[in-house]
Amino acid sequence: KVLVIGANGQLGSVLTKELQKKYTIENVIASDLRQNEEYKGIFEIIDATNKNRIQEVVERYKITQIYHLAAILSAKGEETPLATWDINMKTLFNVLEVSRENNIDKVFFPSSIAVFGEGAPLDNTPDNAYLNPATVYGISKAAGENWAQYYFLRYGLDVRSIRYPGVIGYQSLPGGGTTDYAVDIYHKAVLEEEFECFLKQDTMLPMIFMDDAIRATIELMEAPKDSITVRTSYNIAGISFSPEEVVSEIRKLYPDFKVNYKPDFRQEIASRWPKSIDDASAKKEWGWQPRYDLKDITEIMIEKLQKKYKKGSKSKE
Ligand code: VAH
Repeated sequence: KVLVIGANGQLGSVLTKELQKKYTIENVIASDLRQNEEYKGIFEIIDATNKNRIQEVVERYKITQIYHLAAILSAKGEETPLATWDINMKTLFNVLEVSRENNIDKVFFPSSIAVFGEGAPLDNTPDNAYLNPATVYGISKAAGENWAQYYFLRYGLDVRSIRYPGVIGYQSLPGGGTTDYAVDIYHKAVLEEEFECFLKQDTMLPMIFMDDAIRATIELMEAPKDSITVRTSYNIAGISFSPEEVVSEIRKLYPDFKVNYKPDFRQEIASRWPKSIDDASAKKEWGWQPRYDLKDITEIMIEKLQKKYKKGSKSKE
């Protein structure tokens, strides 16, 4: 039985559906701070800062795997640094401790390219680059990676982790991330509204299509235990692009798409992140291979969002 913590989030909501397909509906327990009315399946309210609540659900459903997808993201996290640290670390400690105490088979901990900063190569950043995170979110993810490795080395807990690039999907909205522009831009294009970009047009960032990110997660979790040598976190790469590159891709379908660039504090954050990622270890050790490039992503995002808005009759997201 699989428990997803943060199942209402940008990644959690899509991952939960994939896990239901894989393990059937009755073997997946979705959870988040608030009930999700549209959710079809077993749902429990869990505030992951409350360890006893996680314990209760683990016992009740005899959980064997936990995916911990709850965290405050990079941009949002800068508003209340100490609260972000508390939430991101307390929830992780609770998941690690409950998993250790209940002999959970496998735990997934999402990390991020946000762990990199000054001092790491900006191009083809390797797994073992010097981590120098500049956001509280990044600091909490770098610390989280080390705690994940500690629980593996000290207690043998099988914790696995991926450093996600910016994730782009049509199925859910991101919340509080620095890469969120890359999702919002497609919504604005399809709604034929002007897009205001909070990053400079040439800001190159590593991104990944949601379907690739979710498949990578499940492939890592299904890899044979002894093929995993990285117990902090694996880099994975999808495709790197800048705002101007995605704009020109969109204009192939929406020639009049209007954009104005208004960089804000998120430009600071993005300028310290890698432009591209070296994911050789993930490719070698568990067969990672991205399938979607910017052209594919743009075609799919626009096709899916056109359907969504036609059906929702222009209901604003
Ligand atoms: C964020 N989408 O922007 C997340 C992610 C690589 C970026 O960690 O905070």
